[in-house]
Amino acid sequence: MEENRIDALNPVEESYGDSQIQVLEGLEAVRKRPGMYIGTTSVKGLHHLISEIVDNSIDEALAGYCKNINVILHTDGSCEVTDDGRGVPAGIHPTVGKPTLEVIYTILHAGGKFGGGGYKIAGGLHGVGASVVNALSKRVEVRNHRDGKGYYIAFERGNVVEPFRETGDTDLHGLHVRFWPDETIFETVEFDYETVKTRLREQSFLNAGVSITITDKRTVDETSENFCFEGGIRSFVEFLNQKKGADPLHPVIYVSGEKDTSVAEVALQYNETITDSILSFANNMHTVDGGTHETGFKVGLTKALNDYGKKYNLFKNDEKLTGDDVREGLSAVISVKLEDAQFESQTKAKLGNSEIRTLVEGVVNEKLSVFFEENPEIARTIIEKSVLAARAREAAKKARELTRRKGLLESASLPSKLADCNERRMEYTELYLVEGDSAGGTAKDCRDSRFQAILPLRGKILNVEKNRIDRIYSSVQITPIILALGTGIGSEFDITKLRYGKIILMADADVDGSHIKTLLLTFFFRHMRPLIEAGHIYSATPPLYKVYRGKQQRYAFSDEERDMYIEELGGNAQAERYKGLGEMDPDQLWDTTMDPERRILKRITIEDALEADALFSVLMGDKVEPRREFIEANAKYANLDT
Ligand code: 28F
Repeated sequence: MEENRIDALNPVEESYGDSQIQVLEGLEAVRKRPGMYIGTTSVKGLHHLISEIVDNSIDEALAGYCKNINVILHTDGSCEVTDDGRGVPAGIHPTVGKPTLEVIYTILHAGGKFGGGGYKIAGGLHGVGASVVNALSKRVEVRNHRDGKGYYIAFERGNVVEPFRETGDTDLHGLHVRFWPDETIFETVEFDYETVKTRLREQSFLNAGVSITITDKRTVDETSENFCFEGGIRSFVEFLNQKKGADPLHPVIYVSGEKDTSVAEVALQYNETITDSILSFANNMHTVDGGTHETGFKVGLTKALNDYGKKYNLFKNDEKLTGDDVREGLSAVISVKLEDAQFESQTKAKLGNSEIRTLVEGVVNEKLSVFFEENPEIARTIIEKSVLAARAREAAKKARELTRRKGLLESASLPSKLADCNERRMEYTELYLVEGDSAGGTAKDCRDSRFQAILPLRGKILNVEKNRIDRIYSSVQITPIILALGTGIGSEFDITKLRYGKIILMADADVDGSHIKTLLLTFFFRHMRPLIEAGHIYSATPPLYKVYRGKQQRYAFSDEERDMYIEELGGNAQAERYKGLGEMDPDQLWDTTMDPERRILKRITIEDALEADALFSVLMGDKVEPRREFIEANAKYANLDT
């Protein structure tokens, strides 16, 4: 067994034994071109070192001998990994003539992660990657416990500095490695706890039953977390849905199968949302760009659902589910293990083995079909959801065609509720989007119709994040806005057709008002982002109070201002709170909020579009309460409440 494994060492072995030079040349090559072996010397490459070592423990776990893996991040910058496997055979390696442990840490192994494949189902290919870590570390200490005895060896930048020796009797078993990454190699040598933790949690999901503990000794309270999931990738899928805060529609479904030396497993669970989270792995490596296993999964799933729906007459007419339809609200993990994994793409994160597509597609299609026959309720739930998605897609398509044909979203026709202005030159014009018909009426009465246009919006506009595109196109609140602006939306957006220089959101100075502004901003952000970027979107600032005494009156925009005016007017000055824009008469609205000479306008900017995107997602997520809390807590962003 041992001999067989060592045969997998790289060609260096042929000439090895002649001299130590070969070894050093091997590791020197790694130090010269680290990118070839770990992809990059950025912080990502640094974390790769931990993965290389932990992978060896995982291999020992896959062989059935290791149950616990411990990872410690030390204050001196080192990382310590311990497993409770069998430990490395202690003898002298037969062909190399050196201790096996030294061989593992100094000779580059063939079939490494970037050499392509080399995975053995039963037992793994031990020690791959250890020499790379050694080459890129300024120091490595290895403690080996096997058959009641302890052993020790230490290296510096790949060279043995404390030769292999026995350290006495022990009850322990397993391998123990501590390494100090070389700061002359890496851009940074500071491990990030969250990165390490995420990767280790992922590994414990992918290897059911293996217990992995991570401890950060660099923090005062010594953060420590343990991950162990008996459910494996089933638990992974549950975790994905929990993390999303999305209620699952059924228990996790799990299917697996193998062919020749390859195995495939898939776990999936639909949730109430319409977004998908599909993660795929090949030999425990995250294939960010997917590949044949992911394609096989998608095709197999779509086929199984279409066949079932057809068989039980769940479709109308000649309805057919597309891959997109069946992925709405789907969380899934696909994990394949194979020999000779071939990776495509720049990042080597896309699996290319074509036989894997056939395997996964077959397993998913066949086993899912059996599962659906045995669990018709779940099958129906999933099909109903997919059918909804299909119909929404169809409706969206029709709505788009319709509106395009009628020229509805172009400036040809203007919305009936729009009170337009006389001025045509965009630079001089303003469009007020006003919450509510009554405030809209007041605004129409007091505006300067030469350059100010008013569009009243009835009630709350659609929450665009939660609604499908078809509802947006046909929404009675949104279409008038699109028509009034004249630009079209999404891929048809054309800023040169913009009809107003300033688009001013005017809503009550309360929570509902800020909610409406947020919804409008979401819409602009998602579908007319250039308008925000070019600084066309503004927020009006209505006053909170009228303070008056006799004929004298002041408008206060904050509590402090109110108190200031009460003092200024003196005596029995009164303060009256405006509950809404509708409470103001036209003169008041003009004086306080719409007169360009006196009003306060706040320009909505997007400093960092990505950050804003994330913010909108939280605001518009599925849960109402956190959204409301968030709006109230962050009202200052984009001046929602001011
Ligand atoms: C902290 C990192 O690297 N654990 C390892 C083993 C176990 C065996 C092994 C490793 C033998 C012939 C190379 C034991 N008994 N943790 C680790 N645990 N390597 S590395 O064998 C190495 C091979 O070629 C092991 C029987 N077979 C294998």
